[in-house]
Amino acid sequence: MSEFKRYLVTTALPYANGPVHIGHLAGVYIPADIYVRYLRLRGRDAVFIGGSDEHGVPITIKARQEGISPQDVVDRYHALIRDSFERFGISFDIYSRTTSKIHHQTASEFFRKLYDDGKFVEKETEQYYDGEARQFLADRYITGTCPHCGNERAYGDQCEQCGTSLNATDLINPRSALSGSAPVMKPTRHWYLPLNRYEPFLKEWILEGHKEWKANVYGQCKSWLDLGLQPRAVTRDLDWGVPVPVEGAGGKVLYVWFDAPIGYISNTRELLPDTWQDYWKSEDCKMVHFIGKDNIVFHCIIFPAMLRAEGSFILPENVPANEFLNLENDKISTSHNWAVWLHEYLDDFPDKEDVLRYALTANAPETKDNNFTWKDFQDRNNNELVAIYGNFVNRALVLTQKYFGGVVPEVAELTDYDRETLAGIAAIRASVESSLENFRFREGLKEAMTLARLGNKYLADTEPWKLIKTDEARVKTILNIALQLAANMALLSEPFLPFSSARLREMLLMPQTAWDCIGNSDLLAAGRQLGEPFLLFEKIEDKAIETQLKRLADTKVANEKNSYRAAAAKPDISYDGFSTMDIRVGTILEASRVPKTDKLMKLLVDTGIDKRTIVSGIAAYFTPEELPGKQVCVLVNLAPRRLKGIDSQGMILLAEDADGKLIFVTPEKAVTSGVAVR
Ligand code: B3M
Ligand code: ZN
Repeated sequence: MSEFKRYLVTTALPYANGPVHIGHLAGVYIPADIYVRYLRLRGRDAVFIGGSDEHGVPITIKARQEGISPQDVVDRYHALIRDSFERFGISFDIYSRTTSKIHHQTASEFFRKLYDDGKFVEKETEQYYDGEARQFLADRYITGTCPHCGNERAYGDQCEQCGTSLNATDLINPRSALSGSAPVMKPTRHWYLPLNRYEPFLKEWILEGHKEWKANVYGQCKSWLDLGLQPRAVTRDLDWGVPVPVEGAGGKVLYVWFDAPIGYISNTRELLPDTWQDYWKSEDCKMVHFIGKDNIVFHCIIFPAMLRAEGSFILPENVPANEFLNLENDKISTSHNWAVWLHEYLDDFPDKEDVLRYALTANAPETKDNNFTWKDFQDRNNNELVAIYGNFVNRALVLTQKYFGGVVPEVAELTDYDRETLAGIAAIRASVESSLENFRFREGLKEAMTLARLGNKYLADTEPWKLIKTDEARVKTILNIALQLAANMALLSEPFLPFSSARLREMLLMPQTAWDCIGNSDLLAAGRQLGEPFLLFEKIEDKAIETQLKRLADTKVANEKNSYRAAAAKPDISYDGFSTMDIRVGTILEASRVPKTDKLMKLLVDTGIDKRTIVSGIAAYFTPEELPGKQVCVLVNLAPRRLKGIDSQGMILLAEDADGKLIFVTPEKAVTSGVAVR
């Protein structure tokens, strides 16, 4: 029996700057909902917390793009996200938001306590400043090339491609997301959480105390801790967020990743004003954070360090983060509209919430990135939900309707096979419980489906439709058992497929029943009237899938056009501004891949001035063998940078073709190395 009296289950707070998509569902919200539904069915005290993350730079960027206020942006998307979760059956106890008053109060109090307890380090540092927009740039306002994997669209705080947490100064060729110009460094004061002081504690708590965490989570934490932790700024020069509650800190707000996890606390306070501390401050409460892999460092390292520093809160017992879901073999991208949006799915596939829950659970990226295809979605529905689960239930109910007027028949006598079949239910339940207690939801769903397979096999083996002419008593027993299997399936499937579970109970005229009754062979008493049978699942026709694939194809074409369309022209510069750049034609002499990165290439380039090493994010597009001899344009007076331990002196100029492939900018004919480009 668990030593925990209650459960606190949180889910990553989605940024309220766009709708939720299938990647969010598969990564975070469906597994969390399965887990909480299961806990509730077992009679455990579980609180399920959700909400929108409404601060942070992506929201202010979206507001700028649309010429509206950040509040307008979050009001729109908070409502859309909240409503689509509700329609999809994500059964939060509360879905709140971080612009709420109680959140601002909670986050301010939390910061202030650490400040008063001297837990922060105050530092003046140089920060990127956009001279044109006349404001300091938060990390998310700075984009550039990730020094670890060469991702050209990395942000100043994190590279979403390889998950590495970054400082803006790590970025190659940083640009301001506000004006597109190259930012300059200016002094500013901020408060830092000295994560390094919590390193011994975190090493003990995670590496010794939580060896049971999923390998992908434990591994990322270990590599973080092995690398050593640095102090991390918890405030920003921004006007959108929770104001820093310190005299003289005007114009500064809490860093979004400081305030957002505190949103779990404030949303719980909002839900349970009098008893929220029975969860957040009681050791007999099991806290589980459901997140995607790009949030592991914030939920396993930074937020626990914050909670430890504050001193009165519990820490998460588990953080079963999932990996990423791709769509038709491409990375899901909000900005490129490459996604299946939840609200659009619900409009396009009415009453098919469980089909998507099923497909996304069966294919969940639990241990590695996985891929969603509309073909697989159709196959899962037609070949599994319709052909196995739906078919079994339909036969049991229709045959009972046909032979016995829809009344649960009496059991005459049980054969060994009958007993063996009924005994199989308890074994399946035990296996599903073990999977769900250990956050293996794919496995749990597969196990639950074996009950429907068992039912199908039982009917195929006993063939009541043949016996009805000769042995009615036997047919009554067979259909009674088939109906008990169906009733057990309604309960066992509820965490995964709540909508069809409710519909099946409706057909069986069966009330909500405790999980612990699963395995009973008398869930439906003989003589009980059943409801009218109807199809639990319908076939999905090719036409519906073709419509979705056409929509994605149109998106791809639109993206190609967009990538062709010149990016918005940057503000004018003077000739003098241009002439400060020294661009030469260079010749690549040698090329080799940078170890442990999949995008970086180390080049030896003859610039006509000298022969120098330059690191370039082109390894995904060229092989080392094909590069020597190529003539390229080189910005030779770019300040040197150290990338993955290599001093890179200069930058190779590159362009992106319609497929997003990087290509060189080269002279139309061979010239001597060192020829100036002007
Ligand atoms: N708002 C969403 C993300 O990184 C981020 C999660 C916050 S959870 C406290 O996908
Ligand atoms: Zn990266």
